[in-house]
Amino acid sequence: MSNEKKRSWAEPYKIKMVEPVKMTTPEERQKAIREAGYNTFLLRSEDVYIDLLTDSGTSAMSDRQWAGMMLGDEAYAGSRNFYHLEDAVREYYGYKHIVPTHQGRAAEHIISQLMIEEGDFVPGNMYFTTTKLHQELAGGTFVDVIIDEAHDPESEHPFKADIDLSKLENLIKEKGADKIPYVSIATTVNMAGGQPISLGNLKEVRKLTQKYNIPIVHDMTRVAENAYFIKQREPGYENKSIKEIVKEICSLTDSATMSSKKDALVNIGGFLALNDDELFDKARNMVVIYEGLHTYGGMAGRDMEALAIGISESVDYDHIRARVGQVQYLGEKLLEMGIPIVKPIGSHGIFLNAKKILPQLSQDQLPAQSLSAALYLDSGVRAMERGVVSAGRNPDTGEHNYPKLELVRLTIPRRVYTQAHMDVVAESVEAVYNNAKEIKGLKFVYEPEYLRFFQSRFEVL
Ligand code: P71
Repeated sequence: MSNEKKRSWAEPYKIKMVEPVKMTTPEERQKAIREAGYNTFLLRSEDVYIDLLTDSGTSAMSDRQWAGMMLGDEAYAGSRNFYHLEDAVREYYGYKHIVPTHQGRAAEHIISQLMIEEGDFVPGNMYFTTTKLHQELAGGTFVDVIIDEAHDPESEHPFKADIDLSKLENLIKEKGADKIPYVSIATTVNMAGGQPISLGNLKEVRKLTQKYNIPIVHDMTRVAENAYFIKQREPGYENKSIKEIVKEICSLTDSATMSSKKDALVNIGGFLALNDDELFDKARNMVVIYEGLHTYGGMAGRDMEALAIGISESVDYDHIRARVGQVQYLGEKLLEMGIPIVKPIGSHGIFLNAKKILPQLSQDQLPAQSLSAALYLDSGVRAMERGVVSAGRNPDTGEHNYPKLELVRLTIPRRVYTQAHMDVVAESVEAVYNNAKEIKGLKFVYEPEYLRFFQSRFEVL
């Protein structure tokens, strides 16, 4: 055992195809970020050296998945790939029915429209941007019932995505169970820093919601990563497989929305999974309006095949250990350098604490947006703002929402970058950190109505 610790260890794959990336000069980067209105979403990807904007749709597919792409059955109705996908969802996740969608937010749209009524409240373990917006568009109000530790970047709580049961029960008592169409549970919680929920907590939530007859809708976008943390940290699960843990999580929920672009290792796709026959019928009816027939829902047959294979690969222990391990490697390196990041290190990325790195900027001066622009300028590394810009405005008052967390996310695509890339990223973050006093704030010069972080433009203050 002690010998095993000292031995080096590498990714459980080798590289068969490469995609060159462009190195840019500081002058080129200055021009590119200015033209992008200091918004990393508006950069052209060819001007990016290491792209850590997101882990969404950016995975490298395996040779098995590429082989599956050649087996696409592009029939309009009843494609065999749909049935493979349905089998995979039943086998690995245990849900009874599946409605394919083009990506996660489309599944959120359908379930929100079907279950939420004007004036409803939807409690959840922290918000996600698209999830919350669809709840609001359906007439609901999102209520955060995550434990307080989740909002504290210094807290080392091992399960920061846990629900605060008294917050949840108080809400049910205050509003009435009939005003709560479902509880929204994400595995893992993206905006908290890729933090997991424990099975112990989920079981308690299940008990409480059953008492009031409230269903649970599971955002299972990164469920395998959550399962890996449960195996690592939760007593009683150390000898269970990732597949078993994933299935147990799903068994405690009623429906699920999935963005397959993350855990499930494909570049596009998603689905809604349901156990309730009546709800499935309604969802199947609605998908034909917005996405496509219920046996493709906006996905090509080949993409459904790649997804069915990706689901099986996502629960492989060696895969998930390497994936989360690479994120931990970068995080530990940054911690050694003294950089303030969200702790514990999450599963899909490192979240830099922009409030701490740029104490000279107020939240109105958009510290996380400024920091992500500065990082791109230093090295061509692209990160994503996850602070006041992402939090948007309060629909009633029109004021900015001011989240406690003002973060820059360095998100690691799956099976794409090497350890050397991680070293380059860490050195760039260190250089920016050492020069942080010089970084100026930003102000909005253009702000769209919905999901403003995608398309807003800024100027240096
Ligand atoms: C991520 C994304 C993609 C994204 C979406 C919105 C703003 C910025 C980036 C997407 C998620 C997600 C969770 C937990 C639902 C979706 C939507 N994440 N739930 O992290 O993380 O899925 O993108 O397939 O529509 O970069 P979709």
